[in-house]
Amino acid sequence: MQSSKDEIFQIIDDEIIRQSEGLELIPSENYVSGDVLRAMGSVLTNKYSEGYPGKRYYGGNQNIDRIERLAIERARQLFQADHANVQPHSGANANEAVYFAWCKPGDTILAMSLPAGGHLTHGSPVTRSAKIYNFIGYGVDDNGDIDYSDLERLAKEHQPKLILVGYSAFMKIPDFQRVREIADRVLDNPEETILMADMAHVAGLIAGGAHPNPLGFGFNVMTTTTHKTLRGPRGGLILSQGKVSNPLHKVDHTIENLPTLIDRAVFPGTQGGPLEHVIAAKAVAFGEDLRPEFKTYAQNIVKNAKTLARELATGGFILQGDGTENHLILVNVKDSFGIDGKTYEVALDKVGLTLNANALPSDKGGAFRPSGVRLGTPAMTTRGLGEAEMKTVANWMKQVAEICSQAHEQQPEETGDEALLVPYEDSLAQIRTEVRELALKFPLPATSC
Ligand code: DSN
Repeated sequence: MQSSKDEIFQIIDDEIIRQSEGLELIPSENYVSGDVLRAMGSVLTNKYSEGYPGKRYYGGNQNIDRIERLAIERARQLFQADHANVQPHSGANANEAVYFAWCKPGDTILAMSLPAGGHLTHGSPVTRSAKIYNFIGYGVDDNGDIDYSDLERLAKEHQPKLILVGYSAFMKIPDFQRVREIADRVLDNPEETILMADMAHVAGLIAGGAHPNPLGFGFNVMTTTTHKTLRGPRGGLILSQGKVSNPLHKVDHTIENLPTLIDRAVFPGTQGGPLEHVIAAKAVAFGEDLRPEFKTYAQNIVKNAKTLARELATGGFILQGDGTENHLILVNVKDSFGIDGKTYEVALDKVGLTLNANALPSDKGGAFRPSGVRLGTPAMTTRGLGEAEMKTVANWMKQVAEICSQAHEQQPEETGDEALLVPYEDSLAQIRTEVRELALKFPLPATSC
């Protein structure tokens, strides 16, 4: 579609080329369908609709109500949840709304610590939530799994109002049943504490039956983003168990009323007008996620991740947790090749392989020069890459790691990533050509609506 000379559209075209000619290894990214793009780029963005279906503060919402009801119904069906709130603008907003729905200022929330693989919104001191609530962090064990004894000890000691299982760099499948049992065993008043799962990374695997659903193990609430493995537009989603009442009426603060407490915490508690064009796109994505082929997609994500992990290990990479049980791989590049994650991320970007540097548990390198990188297979799997291509990707990653390693040896005092790599531009350009050639064989599902 060519309708404007605005420079922005030239930049969008440049981004289409970048995405098409490279391979996306960031585990939290994906490619949406043409239908999802079409819903997002629709006239629904023109409409104000504060409130909920049938209970709006503006007129003219007859079509918006139909859309939001469909989004809610599809989300409930995907996750076997009593209720879905599809309005959160992001995963961070979704998490904050749940805290706000259940906790009072100063209440304790027990969550995985950021260095262990948790998320910023799970209590990092730089966030607003951390200034309101008292976050206590549990860790991971030597095998990269949740340290359940630590979790139990802390839950017993601090009697949190909310226990959160969720992460952004974790490659195991959590034992939800065990967390439920711990809560029932050590909490003095279990009816005052909710169990929350932030499944932003693996929600698509859950929807596709390739990962257990925390709501099936006595968890009260699950948050997620909609743009990662769910393959929808950027946004958030909250699933909850309990009784659904009129969100405009105040209800008692009980676990049974959680769906309504959450509705009220999203609007008017923490957000204003919902983004109905995005909610429509969420509904389209949920419709796609309900199809049988999405199950195959979810299984292929995991299959590809296991293959990629195995090939990387064979190539000399040390993997956190010895591999992966989901879509995500955490590599210790410092101990594997003597390089830092940031230099490696920059070098891989030059060849068209995009991932992110990531701190490892107990990392000495800090957030800006961490010892690891995080990668995953959801986006590559959407484009149709399979196990054969995973081997090729692992091979390129090894070549680039060796280049970085040589660069470090040649210039140990050099700290500028770009400068360090200048002598190796020809070798990197050669790999870039090979990556482009393969990437173009697997086109994006859609580049415009
Ligand atoms: N930024 C997301 C991730 O990459 O994990 C989480 O918010």
